[in-house]
Amino acid sequence: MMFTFPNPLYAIDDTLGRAELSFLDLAEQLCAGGARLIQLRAKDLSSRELLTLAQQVQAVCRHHGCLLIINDRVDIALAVDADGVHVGQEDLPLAAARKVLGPHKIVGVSTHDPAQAQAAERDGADYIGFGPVFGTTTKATGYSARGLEQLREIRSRVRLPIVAIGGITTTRAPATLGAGANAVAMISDLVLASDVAKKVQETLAMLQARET
Ligand code: 3NM
Repeated sequence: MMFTFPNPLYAIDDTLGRAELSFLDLAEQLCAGGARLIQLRAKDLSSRELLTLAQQVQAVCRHHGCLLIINDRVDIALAVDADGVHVGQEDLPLAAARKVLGPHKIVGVSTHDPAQAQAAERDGADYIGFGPVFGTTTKATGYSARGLEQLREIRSRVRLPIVAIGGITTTRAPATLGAGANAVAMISDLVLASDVAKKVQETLAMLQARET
């Protein structure tokens, strides 16, 4: 059965080095605001630290009925029985991630052009990320801003659910769904908000207003 995003916000748990905010608190606030899918993206931790954190975030997610996807680390996803993993073009290939996690877990892949998107679909991804849709300073992706036109192009070529990423803000989110994304992934616009839970709520409200 095809995977579907629980709601149109794909919330990423990455504190961007905000010293006063822990990954665990951030996960709690994302869930409290209504996020029902969280990707844990903690790039600078040791394996052991990441495992402990992932277990704690998993407990928060289960409490809120929220899916947990682990960025990049298939081993950690397996160890904490997360709902899935998200891999980039340089991470473990899709087939290997699938082999480790099995057919029932969610495997998502970052894509940046139509060829990568179609390859991900052919190779059995559950969803694709597509970006950077807008300019972003959060990650040096090596790709220029793709724009909403290219997002539409990807939409016309793949049937898989698409999560758009890169420079997406609450304000830009509705138009991004309008261009064919099923969900929007956001880091900085959520994480840098003074009240993260409220920001999540506002974003979901904007997106739901668009849907009706
Ligand atoms: N991946 P922000 S863009 C993690 O294009 C990531 O694949 C991207 O952060 C891609 O919402 C990106 O702060 C950063 O722009 C997204």
